Amino acid sequence: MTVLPIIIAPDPMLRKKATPVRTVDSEISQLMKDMLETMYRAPGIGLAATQVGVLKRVVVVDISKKEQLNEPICMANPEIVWSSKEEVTCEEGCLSLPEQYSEITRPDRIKLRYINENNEKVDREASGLLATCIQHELDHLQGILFIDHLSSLKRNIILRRLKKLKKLNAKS
Ligand code: K1U
Ligand code: ZN
Repeated sequence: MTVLPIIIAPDPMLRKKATPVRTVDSEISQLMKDMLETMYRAPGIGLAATQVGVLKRVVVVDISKKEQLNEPICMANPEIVWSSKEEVTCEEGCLSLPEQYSEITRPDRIKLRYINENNEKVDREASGLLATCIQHELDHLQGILFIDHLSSLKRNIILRRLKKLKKLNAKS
């Protein structure tokens, strides 16, 4: 398995829309494995293919806390088919916006449909942090970042902080 480089904002790649995969073949299943490796190494609890420069509708998520008990979810062509009216506010981070966090409000529960790593159709429900993380990752596939859910004032503060961070990292 390969750890892939993660694209950092502001990069135009993060604003592009991903296209559906035709089938989960060996190439897509290898991409899922590499994305999981990349996500665990970061570390993070989710990753969209867009973040590693692949414009395909592929997402991996694992919100389990214990290292030895991983519960990875690999999704191709994920779709949210139902969202609850009740919302939840969670602090979100993003591997493409390092060290930036904000509270974002989203539907608390979702029903989703996707193709798993074995090319099987799956219907499942998610709530709480898992639902938040999946919605965050599905946004990435549309070129949307969590900062797009904030006011332009808050968004610009984060973007300015990121620029400073990039400059500092380039110097050291
Ligand atoms: O999409 C991404 O960039 C991954 C992102 C997912 C996410 C986190 C929180 C709320 C919504 C979506 C991350 O994983 S950021 C890092 C993070 O949350 C984390 C890192 C180490 C341990 C636990 C969490
Ligand atoms: Zn993200």
